Amino acid sequence: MLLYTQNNSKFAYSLEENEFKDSNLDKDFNGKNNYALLGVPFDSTSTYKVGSRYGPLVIREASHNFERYNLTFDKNLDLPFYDLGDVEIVPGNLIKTCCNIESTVKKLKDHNLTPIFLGGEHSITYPILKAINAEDVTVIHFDAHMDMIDRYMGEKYSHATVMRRVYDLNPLEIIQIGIRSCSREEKIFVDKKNIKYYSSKDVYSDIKKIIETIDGIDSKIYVSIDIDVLDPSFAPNSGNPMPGGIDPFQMEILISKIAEKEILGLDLVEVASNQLGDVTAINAAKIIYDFLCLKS
Ligand SMILES: [Mn+2]
Repeated sequence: MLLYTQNNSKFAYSLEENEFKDSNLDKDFNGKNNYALLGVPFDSTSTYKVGSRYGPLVIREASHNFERYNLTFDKNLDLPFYDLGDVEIVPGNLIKTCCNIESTVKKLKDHNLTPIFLGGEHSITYPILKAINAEDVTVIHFDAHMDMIDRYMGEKYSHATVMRRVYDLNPLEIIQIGIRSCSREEKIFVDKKNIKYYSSKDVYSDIKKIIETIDGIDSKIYVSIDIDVLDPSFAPNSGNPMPGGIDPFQMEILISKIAEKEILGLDLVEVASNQLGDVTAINAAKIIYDFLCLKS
């Protein structure tokens, strides 16, 4: 922080530019990967509520609501990370936007920086994982929806088909958590392909079983969080709100287990609000804030 100022257009506790330049963050820092945060203000394939283009803005604004000290985990947010701003998107053109995201992630990889992305709609997960090279990665996917349909109204690339495109990248495993909506074809597909999914009811009735599954992962992990995994009472302004979701305490428990593992990247998508102090954005910012504290 420079001269006791803060920059609300960046995520809270991000290094300032001068600190970033002095920190060797673009080198392998203490032999560990460091984190870079980026926004993707893109929502052109949204099927219901638009507005996730404002997600990065409202999540960053909401992040300034939290103390550096995280009482829940008894940790300070001391992790050196830098909010690089937003990826240049091409409104209405998912393919060009995906190319920009893919090139950005490849550059971050060259600098040993682990990406944390703020969506934007869910389709942005595909180019991130394409750039990371998903083949030896377990993908943990929090969502109300499976997003496993092959085509949405004939479209191969859409926020509604994103996990099917991720499946095409041949990751080690996909584990879905919080699911409570899909088509019959998607259900048949995940059963046939042995894709593990836990419904939001499973989270309420047997969270221990899910924790055991996370504990048992011995590969690197990529985490994709659609904010609609939370119940609409906690996240009303998501792209496709679906009743019967998990609550922020359950999310805290699950994210704390996941943060014990080696994380190759994380995205949090589908926050569709254009209001300051929005509860969906606050809950989204809290998940990112918890993760950064846990990794501190
Ligand atoms: Mn969803």
